[in-house]
Amino acid sequence: MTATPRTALTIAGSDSGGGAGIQADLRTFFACGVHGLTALTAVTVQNSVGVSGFTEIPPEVVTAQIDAVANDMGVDAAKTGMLATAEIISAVASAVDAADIGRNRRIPFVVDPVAASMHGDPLLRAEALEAIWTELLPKATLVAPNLDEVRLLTGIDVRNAEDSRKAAEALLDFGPQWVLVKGGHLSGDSRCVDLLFDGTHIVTFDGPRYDTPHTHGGGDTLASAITAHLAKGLGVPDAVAAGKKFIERCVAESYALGAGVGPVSPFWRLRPESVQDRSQDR
Ligand code: PXL
Repeated sequence: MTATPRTALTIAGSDSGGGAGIQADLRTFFACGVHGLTALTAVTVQNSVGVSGFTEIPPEVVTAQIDAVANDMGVDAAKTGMLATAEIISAVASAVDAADIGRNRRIPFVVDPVAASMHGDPLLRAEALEAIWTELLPKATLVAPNLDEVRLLTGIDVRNAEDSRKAAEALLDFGPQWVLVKGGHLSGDSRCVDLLFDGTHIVTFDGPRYDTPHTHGGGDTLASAITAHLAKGLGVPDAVAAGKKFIERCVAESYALGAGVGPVSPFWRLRPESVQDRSQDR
């Protein structure tokens, strides 16, 4: 027997291509040294060129997964990804309350407000936006939208640092404790600048922008790396700094897979000789 690691719970959808969703979350948790727990919300059918459809898990089964792991194993931090429907969002909101997860609760809660894949395929039913605003954001320790999600949630089209600050303020009005406005989707910027704000403290995270098309699962990987570091006891600014460092390396070492967009990768955490180069196969 060995020491029991901290645990992190992801409440998210499955990506059959293994690059985003619950698969990205689990491999990130592993790479960051925490035991991953899962509550599956939906099964997507997708590959590197897009999402062709999804099926939701019944809301009561989502609730039961959260209750089962929280009551027995204990959760040190939790995150959400794809939630698909208003009914699942309501179920998650009640289940996290019951498990003492959320802002002003014992267990930190990261909300990644996933609305669409990077190909623009919807992962959230349009009528579910209201539930994100009213039921989920007020419970978040941290909400971490990309710029497309910022536009959807606030109507603000972020083009510069001033817009990011305004968007962060607009998002705080929905009730989360912290907001991380991620600058990764700001095309034309040679840096990747994220803004963290809680209404009082502003922290900017300025990192390199890597020239790669293979960024599938980037948002999920950042949110789960932050969640893993919260599980290990870091405060929000330190957990975001650690998550940003982690995702930068995962983007720098992303790879091609399939005909479309390949995944960001945490394989750099393994010994180089344990990962074989598939291009040598044929
Ligand atoms: O990256 C957002 C995301 C989250 N969850 C699932 C996804 C995607 C993007 O494709 O498929 C299941």
